[in-house]
Amino acid sequence: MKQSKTLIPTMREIPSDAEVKSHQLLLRAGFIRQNASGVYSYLPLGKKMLRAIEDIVREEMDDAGAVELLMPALQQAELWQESGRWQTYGPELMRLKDRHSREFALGATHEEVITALVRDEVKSYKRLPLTLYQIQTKFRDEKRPRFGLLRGREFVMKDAYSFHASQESLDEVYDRLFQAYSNIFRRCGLNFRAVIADSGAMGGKDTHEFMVLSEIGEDTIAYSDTSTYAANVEMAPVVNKYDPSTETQKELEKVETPNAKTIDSVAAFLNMPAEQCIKTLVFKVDEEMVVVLARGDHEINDIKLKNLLNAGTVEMAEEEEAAKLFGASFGSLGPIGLPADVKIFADNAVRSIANMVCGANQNGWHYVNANAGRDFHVTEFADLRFILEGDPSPDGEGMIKFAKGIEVGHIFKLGTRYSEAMNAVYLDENGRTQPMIMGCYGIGVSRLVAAVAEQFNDENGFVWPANLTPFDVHVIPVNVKDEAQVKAADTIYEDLRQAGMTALLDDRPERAGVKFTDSDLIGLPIRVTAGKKAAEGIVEIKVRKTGEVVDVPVEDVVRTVRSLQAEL
Ligand code: 9G3
Repeated sequence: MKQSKTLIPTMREIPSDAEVKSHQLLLRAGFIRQNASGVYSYLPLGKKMLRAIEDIVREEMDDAGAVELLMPALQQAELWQESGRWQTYGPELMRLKDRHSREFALGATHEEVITALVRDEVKSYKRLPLTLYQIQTKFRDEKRPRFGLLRGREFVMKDAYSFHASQESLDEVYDRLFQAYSNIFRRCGLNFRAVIADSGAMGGKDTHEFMVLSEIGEDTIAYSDTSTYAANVEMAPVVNKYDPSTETQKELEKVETPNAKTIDSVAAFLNMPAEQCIKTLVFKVDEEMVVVLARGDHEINDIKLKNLLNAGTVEMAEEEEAAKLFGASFGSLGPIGLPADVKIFADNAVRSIANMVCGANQNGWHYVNANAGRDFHVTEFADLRFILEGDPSPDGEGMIKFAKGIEVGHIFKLGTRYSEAMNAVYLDENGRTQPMIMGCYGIGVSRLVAAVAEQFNDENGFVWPANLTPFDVHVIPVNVKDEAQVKAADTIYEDLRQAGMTALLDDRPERAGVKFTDSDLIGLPIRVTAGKKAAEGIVEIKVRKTGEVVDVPVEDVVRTVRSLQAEL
């Protein structure tokens, strides 16, 4: 491609509203331009990156036995009414009416569409398993689009759906796609972890998120410092291994604690460690008020509480609601003397605390020497707290550390959540009607462009890896008025094309400084410069990543580029 004939509008200044490096560089190097908040155009270089990533995804999905199709972005409301999701999704699901006032959703995901398609076309167990995928634009009206392509309102996703006659068959395809995902992210050169993730609102048990480690990631991963264990911090179980207290139980005593409302102020006032004070929290679990106890230095994980109680909704109670139950405000609440019908759950850590400090349900008063069982009843002890750095890894190997991550993939075992709701059934080998068992598997393709951009750059711009770049080589005649330089560049451009490589030719009538600054910004892995020595048939080859420079005769360029690529 000749730069005088394409569109690569580079910028010198850093756009003020771009907060992260990848977003700044994708704008400055002319890869993308914003149309509206969270809505982007992919300019020629951006489109080439998108296609390069799609090609990797397609190759691995096809190798894993998935078959590509393409579904519509316009989805009839009736399908979402069948699955019950028309009502459950709010403003994030973009909706519109057609000219006949029929309602549609702009596709945020395609469980409904694919289930309806397979329901109508597949009837026998002989046709299963079937794994279908697409690479297609999705629409989600995010409240806060940010970081450029990392969180957009219109984005490119690869979404796959698998249909099975047995759990074993689903497990097999899930594991094969798990491997395909690992191949994809490794080929993108990304430092990623497959983390155990909470299945959230999606049905099914098993689910894994694929996280690229990055300090700008929005998710927190809890991972072991010596094994491959990694989990979403909301999901990571905490090993129930606490040293029981050796203290003998002392006499319960009520003490005045004026103005001490937080764990730290109560602990300081009573000269007790925070680990010996307990927090008494009140949650509304499906409208029922429930008390949850945690050790002073721990935080209750509401997702674990929700899963333990198999609840629909779990939220912190308001202070005045709690006051009605306790007769005191937050900071003075405790488990002693509550009505017998109030359920009291406690995190496992609480079980091994003797003579603990807790609120006395009287403003400005606390109890010391409180002991579970003697002074108050615990309905159930469970793993209810967030895991912390330093906790033992749940797989028994090593210690937990935290890292921020960018979610680039998410795979789910859905079970029959959609096939039952939409009557996607098949006849099994005994002629009985059964609901299909499903899995679904997503990759954020446009998000991957940003994740790769985030990983491969330096102070001068992008530094694309050899296997993931808009073009293999940047060919630059320094002075387009110099016949020898132009001739050398054109010859090299053609030689590279003949050799099956892609090249970007900077044939613009710009000063050398502008050309080299733009070339560093665009970040192609190898640059061939035809400068003063072109008159002697010599050009300079430079490796973007290392800065390594070598002068070679024009006829040696293709061979030299190949050997340099092999080292990248
Ligand atoms: C919606 C909107 C946003 C959504 C969804 C639906 C996330 C929704 C979860 C999934 C699950 C998998 C197939 C590919 C892999 C992920 N955000 N999810 O269902 F209507 Cl507005 O998308 N779907």
